[in-house]
Amino acid sequence: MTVVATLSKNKNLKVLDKEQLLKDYRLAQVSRQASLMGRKEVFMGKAKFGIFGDGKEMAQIAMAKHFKAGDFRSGYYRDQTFMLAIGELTIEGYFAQLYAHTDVKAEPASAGRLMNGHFATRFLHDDGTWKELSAMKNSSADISPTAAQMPKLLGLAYASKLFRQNKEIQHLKQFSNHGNEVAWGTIGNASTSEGMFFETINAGGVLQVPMVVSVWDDGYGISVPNEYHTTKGSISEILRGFQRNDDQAGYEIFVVKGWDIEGLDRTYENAARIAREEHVPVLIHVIEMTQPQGHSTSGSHERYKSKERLSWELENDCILKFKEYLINKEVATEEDLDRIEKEAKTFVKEAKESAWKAFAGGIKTELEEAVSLIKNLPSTSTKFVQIAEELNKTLNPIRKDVISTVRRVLWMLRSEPESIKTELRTWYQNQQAINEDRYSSHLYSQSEDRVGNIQPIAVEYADDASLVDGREILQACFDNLLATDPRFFAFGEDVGKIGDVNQAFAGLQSKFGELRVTDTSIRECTIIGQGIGAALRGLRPMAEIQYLDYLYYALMTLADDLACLQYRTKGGQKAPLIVRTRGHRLEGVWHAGSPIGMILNSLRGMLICVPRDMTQAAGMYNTLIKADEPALVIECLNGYRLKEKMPSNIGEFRVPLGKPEVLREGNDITVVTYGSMCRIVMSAAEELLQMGIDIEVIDVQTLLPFDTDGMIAESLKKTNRVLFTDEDLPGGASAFMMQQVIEGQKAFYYLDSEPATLAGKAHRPAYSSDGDYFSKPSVEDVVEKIYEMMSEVDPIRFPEI
Ligand SMILES: Cc1ncc(C[n+]2csc(CCOP(=O)(O)OP(=O)(O)O)c2C)c(N)n1
Ligand SMILES: [Mg+2]
Repeated sequence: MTVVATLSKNKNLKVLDKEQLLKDYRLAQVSRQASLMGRKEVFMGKAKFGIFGDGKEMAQIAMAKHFKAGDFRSGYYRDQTFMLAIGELTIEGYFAQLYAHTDVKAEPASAGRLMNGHFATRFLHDDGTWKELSAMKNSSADISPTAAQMPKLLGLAYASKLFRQNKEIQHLKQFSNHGNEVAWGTIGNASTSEGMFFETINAGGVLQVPMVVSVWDDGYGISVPNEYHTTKGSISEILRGFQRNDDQAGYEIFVVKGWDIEGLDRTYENAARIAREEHVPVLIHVIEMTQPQGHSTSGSHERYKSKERLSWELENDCILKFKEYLINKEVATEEDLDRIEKEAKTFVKEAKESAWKAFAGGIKTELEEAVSLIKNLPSTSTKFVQIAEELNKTLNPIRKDVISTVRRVLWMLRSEPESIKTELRTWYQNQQAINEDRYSSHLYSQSEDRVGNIQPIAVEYADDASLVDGREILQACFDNLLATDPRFFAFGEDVGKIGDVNQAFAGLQSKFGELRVTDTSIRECTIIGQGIGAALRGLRPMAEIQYLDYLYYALMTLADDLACLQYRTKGGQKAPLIVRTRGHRLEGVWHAGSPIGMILNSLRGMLICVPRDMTQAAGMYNTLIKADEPALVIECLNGYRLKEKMPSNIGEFRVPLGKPEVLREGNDITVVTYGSMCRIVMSAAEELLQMGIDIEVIDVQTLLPFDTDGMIAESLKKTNRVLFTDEDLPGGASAFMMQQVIEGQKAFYYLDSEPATLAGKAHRPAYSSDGDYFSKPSVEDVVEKIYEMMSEVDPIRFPEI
């Protein structure tokens, strides 16, 4: 082996393999050429947008050397060199993503759903079951919001801690080898200003998890220089207080230059060892990086960088510095390296052309089929030939060009006899089915373990079933989950020692240990990230958000990362996290929220469960633990001390999701509701009966999925009238339910009265019981609303109150 001698930090002589150095140079050049050509593809109109990893190559090559099978990455759009280096990205795949190739084999990260530079490996087989993650190099699926990759990084690292310390899960070899895996994070310098970054860094230090966070510092965030982003202009400088010392745990912090080949090698070697062996988090601030082509294809950096800065970037380009290094160390001559560069150029060009051919070829076939069908329409009109020829001439056609033309031709054929259009229409319908799979599949799990496949089991009671507080039902349920599923663990603010603020986990930490029932700090966003990361690694976390109102802190992570995970990877990844929270009736501007519309609008892709009591909640948890989908369960805040009968099969019974329950049968009007409002509506029903009005009350139980069998419409066939009521704002979840039933279930045709909603006031509820009474629907409000509807129908029988 030919070697280059260098001095390592600990003064031992370290050798760098010459062959390896040349391979690294080739890889750096390949990645750089991909960036340069990628930008051109966008400017030629072959791709819509491009963002590239040029200027960050050498640090990523150093990082990749220490990334082992079983490790995980959570990073951002600059990491192409790293992905190439670990062998989880090909140049064809890189260009396939740039073009938005919808074939998962060509573009395994997202099947064309994610912008270029958004990396992911496939954790799942095509049937949605887990692969052998401990034998693979894994990248969680990137997301665009800066720093939003951080919360989940914490969870990916936290799982290693659990796998190392919790003996009961060490048999899960598919997911971990005794917790020896490191989670590697990357983030841009400007993005470290985000709250998510600081929250994650703090939590990682508290938890002492094996994560290595690299900050790629190129001095800018788009056009804005570091002095606007970071106090003292340096993230490592201001994080100094996190540095561990002999007495206190913390971080190991390194600073290294993005072009310093030996420095990078040493730093990543040390970082990997510290994180992997000691389970100590590490921060690497990689300074003096560059952006040879500026931020993205959206503009030129000459607009905001000075001439001096631009020439500094040219001189300090990490690949140029690497070249100089190799020449100085006599690893290669300039000619050798120029030849490698040339070869890299040819290699990338060929791969790019092959990716384009594969991408454009598929569309071309579709275009040709459409052109032929339109041209040969058995119509006397010549305009179709013309339209077909126009379509055929499209430069760099996309699918939209083809489908839009076909649809318009079908419009034109509307009055023609059926025989003329059948073939074209059939072709169009087949294409739309294929396009449905290409662009709209996998919002929810499509595996055997999807929630709709979980067999329900009815709740059972002994004759002498005891009446207990609602919280005790949950406690018995959680006790069973902890005892029967070692993958299950629960964590959140006050969940551990006191067993949550309402004591559903009371006593369970002392029974099952701190790793299973765990207290966390007040950090909703990273509580969710901790759960996502652990769920991505095959565990079954239950993350608790103490009160529903505080979900706002975690909303972005839930919406941008968790809810769209299956969708954005086209079924390549899943994180079946159960998020538990409590909401509805209490008093106060920040303790009474029921912002369900906000949740429904943000969290498509998750299951949204709104149980009316703790028995239903327990039955939902029992269902969810069997399924492989992420869910939010909102328990009723005022229900923990209400009495419920203890089921005899508390560990077994399963409430089906998407199946409403008729709580009371009646003939005059159907009232559709959920959560704490069920009790209010049931009380109103008693009052209304005194007035001669007999209402049917339906608890939807889950808002996503919503009444999958159309049961509510069946009720409307009988009553012909409907009221949707909840505690959300007007036009919130009540409007959602109305749309689902009136439009979705076509219930409009069964109505004899206007469909109505009754929601809370538009403002937040004022404090105290009176604040609640005047802000949210009360028994009196429900009675009067329904009475008014009946009075309109029969004013003689129901005179105005
Ligand atoms: C939350 C959020 N805000 C704004 C943006 C738009 N944006 C994309 S990249 C970027 C700059 C990021 O700079 P930095 O973190 O230094 O990474 P770099 O691109 O320089 O590698 C901005 C503002 C975004 N994607 N997400
Ligand atoms: Mg930057």
